[in-house]
Amino acid sequence: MNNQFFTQIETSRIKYLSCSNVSPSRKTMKPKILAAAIAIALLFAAVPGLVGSSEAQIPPETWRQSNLPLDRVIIGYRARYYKTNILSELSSMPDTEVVMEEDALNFVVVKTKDPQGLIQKMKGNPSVKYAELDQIAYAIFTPNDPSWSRQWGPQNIYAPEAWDTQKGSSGITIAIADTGVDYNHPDLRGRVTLGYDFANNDKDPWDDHYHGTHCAGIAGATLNNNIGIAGVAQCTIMAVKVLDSQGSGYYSWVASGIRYAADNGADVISMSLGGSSSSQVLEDACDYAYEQKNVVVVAAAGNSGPSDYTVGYPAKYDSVMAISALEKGDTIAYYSSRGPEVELAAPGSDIYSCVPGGYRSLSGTSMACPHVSGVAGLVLSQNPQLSAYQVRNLLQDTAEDLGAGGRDHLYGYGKVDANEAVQVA
Ligand SMILES: [Ca+2]
Ligand SMILES: [Ca+2]
Ligand SMILES: [Ca+2]
Ligand SMILES: [Ca+2]
Repeated sequence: MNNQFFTQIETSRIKYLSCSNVSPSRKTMKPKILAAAIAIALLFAAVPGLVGSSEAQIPPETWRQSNLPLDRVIIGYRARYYKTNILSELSSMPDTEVVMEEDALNFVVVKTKDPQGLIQKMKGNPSVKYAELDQIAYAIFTPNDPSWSRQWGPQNIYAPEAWDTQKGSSGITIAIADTGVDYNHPDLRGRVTLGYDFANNDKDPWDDHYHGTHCAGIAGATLNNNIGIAGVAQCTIMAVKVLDSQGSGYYSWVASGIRYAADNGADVISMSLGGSSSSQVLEDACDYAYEQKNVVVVAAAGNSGPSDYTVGYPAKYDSVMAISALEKGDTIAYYSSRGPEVELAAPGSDIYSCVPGGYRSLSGTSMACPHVSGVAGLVLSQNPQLSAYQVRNLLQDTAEDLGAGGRDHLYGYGKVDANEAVQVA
């Protein structure tokens, strides 16, 4: 099963699927290498030994799929003042259409028949801070055996002990930036505040996939309601849809989702998604949330293990906590990305959580990420005065060291410890 991402190669049409149907799909799947774009993707699992370095490599099979065409360019301008100049220059160009304007982060998104040509043209404009291809981010998880299994994540990170002190406050908001949330799920109903759907540009962030609902359940499914599972924190969940029904989305959607969450009261942003290439717009959005809006930003490290130096974006940015995935027994999951940027580890394999219409088990760093987001929510519920920077340091300081002594590339500072973190908060 699985592959990883990372490369300097654009794989578009990559298909995304569950382990259960990997074999048949493999035979028919042909990776398509598109022109000069940049890295992308990630998601599911990894073929052991697949990647030798962070250098561009083409996975033998790629099966992340997106229907999104790579026909959009993000143009960032240096200050609000320059936007008019940019728009007027664009209006004189044939075959270009402005499809999105993000004033808070100073960028516009332009649909064009010639993305590389437009990028080159705009880079010569002194008002332009950056011009880049609007890349695709993917949900990072591996659907696994559909048989139901027991939850082990909350127990493993000492959440039940933490709950004696703090179960989570509805005054603290954890934004799930993902495929949306099934806010009518019996284990989430009444706990979800509706954000926005950047994939469809509407106000209803309904989950037309299932990945986002799974992540929301891990962080915040209702405790003690006699149904389903127990989420880590009884905080408010904000549903922000930045990935489409296939589990993929443009970087511009992710960036706007981060900005939206930060501007609308999120205390924590949980991103179980990523891509293989860096992006100015994504980094700007994460920095905005963490540095300017005091939001704890947490992201899946990526499923590009077991090779080292495989942490993806946005996890790799300084403003974002990169989370690796554990198997039962606290060993690193083989698919989990590794590297110096890994900050904390949390349960990721065989995680049982909500999906629209029920529950199922999934695996991935996607599942590890919302465990940490939930613990951040518990810490802030216990002490709302803490800054995002303080929460981050507290989670690092209270983590349970695993593997090699001290911070390491597999577990970061160690396994997140909900009880210790709440006690210290
Ligand atoms: Ca919608
Ligand atoms: Ca429940
Ligand atoms: Ca980071
Ligand atoms: Ca260690």
